[in-house]
Amino acid sequence: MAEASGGENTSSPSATTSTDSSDQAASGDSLKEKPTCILCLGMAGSGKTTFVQRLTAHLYAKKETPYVVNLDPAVKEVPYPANIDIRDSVNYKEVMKQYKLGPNGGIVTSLNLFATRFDQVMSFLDKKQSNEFKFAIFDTPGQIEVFTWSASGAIITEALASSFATVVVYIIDTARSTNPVTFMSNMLYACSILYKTKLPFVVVLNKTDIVDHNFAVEWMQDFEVFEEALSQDTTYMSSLTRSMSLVLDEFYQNLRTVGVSSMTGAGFEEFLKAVDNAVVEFETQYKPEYERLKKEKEEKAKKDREDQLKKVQQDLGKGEAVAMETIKTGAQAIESAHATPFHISLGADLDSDDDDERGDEEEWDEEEIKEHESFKRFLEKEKQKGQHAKKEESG
Ligand SMILES: Nc1nc2c(ncn2[C@@H]2O[C@H](COP(=O)(O)OP(=O)(O)O)[C@@H](O)[C@H]2O)c(=O)[nH]1
Ligand SMILES: [Mg+2]
Repeated sequence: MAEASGGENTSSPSATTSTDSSDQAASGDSLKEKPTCILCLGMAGSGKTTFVQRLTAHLYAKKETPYVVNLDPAVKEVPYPANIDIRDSVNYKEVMKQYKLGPNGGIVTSLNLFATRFDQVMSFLDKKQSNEFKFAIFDTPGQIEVFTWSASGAIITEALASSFATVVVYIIDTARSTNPVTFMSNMLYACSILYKTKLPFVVVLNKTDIVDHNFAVEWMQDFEVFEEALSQDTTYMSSLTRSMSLVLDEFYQNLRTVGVSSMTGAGFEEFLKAVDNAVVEFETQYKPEYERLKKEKEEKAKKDREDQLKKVQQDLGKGEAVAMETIKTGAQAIESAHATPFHISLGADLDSDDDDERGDEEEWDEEEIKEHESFKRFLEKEKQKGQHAKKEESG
């Protein structure tokens, strides 16, 4: 994986860090010296790539050169100067051929392959100072689910948030959200991403050059206005939407929304202000929580390691038991490698990499642990079945 040279010889802007009082509210001072990561998500065609292009141009004009990363393996042309381009590392067409996949599978697998090497991107970013690059901008694949509902998307997001102030930007095609039901679906998706990533969020209502975004802001602020817009629609879908929008009320309360046009560049200063606010939120709310969870997981991992070590030592005491351990069945071999369903479905090649990377600090979230537990139980059952069959054979 290589960095484009473009980013290296750019002039560093003089003063980029804002000095308002909100800065003092930030807890982690170390974060201040690192770039802020802006993760651009949104439905296909919402304008992510165009948005990244405009934002990059806007920042260049302000002499705040951003660090730009393209994570879309299938894009034909990248209309901005990318410091890191996934296409330089993974050939999506070749992945399709080699793994015998269609376009969607090809994109997902390419991103998975790239995620196994994401530590290199992290090390490039780690070397950057915020006076050199205040922002690192990430463009994501066209189809949103490739990133939001894949293991690699989660790995990339968590890796970034563990070292940098990270803000999720959810881009909406305002022109195509004038239908209340469509708007609602889009907001539900945004809501699901917010709760999944738990990161500070900015909703960007894009394409304001086509339709003014105020209708959407009004819908979020005033339920009655939204209800009135819905009243024209009497289908089952609309009654579902009505109840859903009541649920979303709380989500709207704390939402930062900005109207922009990636075509004309309108609204981008406002957007940057929203990002500054989101960074304060990251440092005061998310960072301490992340740190707490990280510590908890580290302690648990340490305890697990100690338990395992004890177990191994006990096994060592019983000579015969050790001999049996060496003849592992396939299932046991997988179990001992701490496999998750994710590892298995990716095949042997990726397994080895992932094990290396996870290595000592196994940062599993609760869901993964639960999955792992039930998978272990499954393996245990299989093992018993096997033993049972063997006994019957010999007996
Ligand atoms: N009028 C208008 N069109 C836009 C705007 N942003 C993006 N587009 C268009 O929307 C289409 C999809 O944009 P693209 O950036 O490729 O979307 P992506 O799939 O989310 O990356 C393209 O034809 C863009 O020219 C905007 O602010 N205004
Ligand atoms: Mg795109």
